[in-house]
Amino acid sequence: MINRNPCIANIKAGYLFPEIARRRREYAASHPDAKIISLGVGNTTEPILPHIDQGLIEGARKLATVEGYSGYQDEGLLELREKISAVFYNGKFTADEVFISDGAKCDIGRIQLLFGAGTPVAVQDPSYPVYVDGSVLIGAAGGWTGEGYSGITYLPCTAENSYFPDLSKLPENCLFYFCSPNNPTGAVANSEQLAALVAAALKKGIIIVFDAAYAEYIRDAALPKTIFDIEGSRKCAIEVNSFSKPAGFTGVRLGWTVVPLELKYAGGESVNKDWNRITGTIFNGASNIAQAGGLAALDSDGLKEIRRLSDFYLGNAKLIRNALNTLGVLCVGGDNSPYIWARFPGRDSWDVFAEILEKCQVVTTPGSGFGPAGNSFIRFSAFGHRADVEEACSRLGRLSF
Ligand code: PL4
Repeated sequence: MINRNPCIANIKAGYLFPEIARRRREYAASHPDAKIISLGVGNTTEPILPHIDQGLIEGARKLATVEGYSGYQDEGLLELREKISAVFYNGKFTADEVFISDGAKCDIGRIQLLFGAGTPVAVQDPSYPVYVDGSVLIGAAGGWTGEGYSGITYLPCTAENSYFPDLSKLPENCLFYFCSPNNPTGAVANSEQLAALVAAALKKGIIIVFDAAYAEYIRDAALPKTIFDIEGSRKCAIEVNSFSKPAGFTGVRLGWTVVPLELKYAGGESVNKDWNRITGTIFNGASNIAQAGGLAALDSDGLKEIRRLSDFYLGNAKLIRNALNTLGVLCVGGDNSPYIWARFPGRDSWDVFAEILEKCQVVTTPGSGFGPAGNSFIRFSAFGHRADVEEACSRLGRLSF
């Protein structure tokens, strides 16, 4: 018999979202009449809008014709890579710098193959769990200490620092995962903050993995949607992004990663060239049907649908935020992001999660699942049908804090 990968042994049992699903199932089993509403996992609920759907249909139909058939498209359709550069980056990247993926999470999981186990990792605390779990799996972080993983630098993002980390605490030569609009806090970094981040990265030899999965939820025109709006970022940042939340592609699976040609390792080698090699080796490209849908999403009708869909979820976010405010619960987010981050001082997140489930039959996400600084917080997701969100908001009135 061969030994188990010790990195797997290091990982904490139970990934956050399946653990929430387990607790929901357990509650449902003991309360068979309960109509449970989920404001937990950030999973889209609304149908794909007609123009984008038509793109998917046509993509599938083309595959049934001799002229339209296509097979492997390893780095992604050239037309889609060019379109992504044009729509999101004012055309400042060549197609060679844009890699089509089967979703942001999948590339986040693969990205550390570039750097290996020896590269220290820093994260915003709280943050999307895949950043730390992926680091543990590659061996860049050690075991669970009860507070977090050893070897990871957690930079608290709290009300005290307006949910933006103290950059002076960033270790030299590390990989830093940064998410804006942030999951779970909903905070969006402004241009000055991102300029400070890029300056710190350039000074300390850091590579930023910028997760912009929720960029299309930004409504404040002054807030940057991409790290590449910031001068100098091409030398220190990789950006991952996704069609999941703007276009409802959580089940379709399509995303992209931008790796600028200027990005270099300490030895001067090209990160872009290595990413091309890695994706060419362990990834065979996103579905051609999904990419046809992605192209439709980025033409003028598709962009209008993206706006309509994200407006809808932002409408849900407003309802949730208002309901919490009425209860006197302090919360942030929900204005430029689909997440509301609510504070329950002195309480354990999982206890609040259980109380909301018990009294309101509403599933949420406990803040501690996103990192030590998330304890005493609950994340409410705005992804839901309107009637369910309204019902959940009315049930929240059963709580008293
Ligand atoms: C549950 C900051 C959700 N099973 O769909 P993708 O792979 O293009 O994007 C995933 C993703 C990437 N980056 C950020 C995200 O928040 C997400 C999705 N996060 C959530 O509730 O936090 C879905 C989580 C899913 C998962 O584990 O990703």
